[in-house]
Amino acid sequence: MSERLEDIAVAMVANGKGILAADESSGTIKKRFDVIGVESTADSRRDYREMMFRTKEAMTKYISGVILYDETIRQSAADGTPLVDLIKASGAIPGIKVDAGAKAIVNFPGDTITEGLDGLRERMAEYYKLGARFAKWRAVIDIDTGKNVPSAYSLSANTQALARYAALCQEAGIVPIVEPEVLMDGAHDIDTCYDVTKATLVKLYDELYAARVVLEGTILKPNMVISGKKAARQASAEEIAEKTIKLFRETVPAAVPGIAFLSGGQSDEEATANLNAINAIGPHPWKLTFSYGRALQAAPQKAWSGKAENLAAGQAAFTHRAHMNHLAALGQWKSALEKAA
Ligand code: 5MM
Repeated sequence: MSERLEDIAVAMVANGKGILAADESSGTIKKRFDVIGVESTADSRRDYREMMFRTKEAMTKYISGVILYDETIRQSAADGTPLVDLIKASGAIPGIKVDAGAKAIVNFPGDTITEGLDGLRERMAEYYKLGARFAKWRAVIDIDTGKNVPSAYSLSANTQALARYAALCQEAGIVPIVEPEVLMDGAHDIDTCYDVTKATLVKLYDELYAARVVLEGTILKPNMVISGKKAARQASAEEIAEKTIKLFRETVPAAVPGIAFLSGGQSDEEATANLNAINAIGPHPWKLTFSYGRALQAAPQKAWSGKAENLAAGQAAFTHRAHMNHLAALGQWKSALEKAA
């Protein structure tokens, strides 16, 4: 495979393929395992991820890349094969989460800043040797309009960190996924999400230009423009699609090869239906696909539930969700396919 940043980025958003976000840090994967009653140990985390990476149909036909956590990129399957090699053997690209998480910003209650820039140049070089060809950094932007959250200071600090991270990635021959996640946790309406996401993306591309990041060698991982989870009125898939595309046309340069959405707490089917609606109103200047964590993994996690005898059920559930999102990335998904399955 070509090692050019531009070619890697294009491969990450290849037609009908998307990214599996399997980069839960130890704390997050423990929370997910608690729900299915599985103890989180290095071996159980390995077994679970190995199950997904060995799912042939999903990995070869629908998944372009996998975002790994530091522990996982160093782990081997039960038979000793490095997990990175399993991913590569399926034709997918290994990636790595390099941020160190979001921490409270002093003097700005409710705002967070994502940390992890210290020593990043050296860590990038190591991750490259371990096989990573793309990376991910997530900034977390909450909305609480009554409390002036997010502040302009938070947007500025977070987007500058994303740009510094992106430049370091490219120096190391690694494609940066830039992920500014505007959370959907509040009671805000879809237009507030639009405004906050717009302010975030305008600032983000300012900073990426200022840092001389080559946009052709980047992927954007944003939230959709969507109603807050607790909002009284929940926008339809068509409204989400229309407002998301309007916003991206205003803010995301056409030089960016692809946009791979996070699911952010949407249900599996909502995340698929909304991606499908977005692709149904094309053509668009960029590929629009998925980089889902929860919306790809909730079903396989439940089906597997930590039992070796459920391996095939877990893989079937993963294949189904990956297939549905593959169709959505092409604008060809129909809800009847969910029911049929
Ligand atoms: C897989 O979850 C990632 C976050 O893990 P930590 O919070 O433990 O660091 C997360 O960054 C994920 O890649 C994206 O938010 C997309 O995941 P969702 O579940 O929103 O699709």
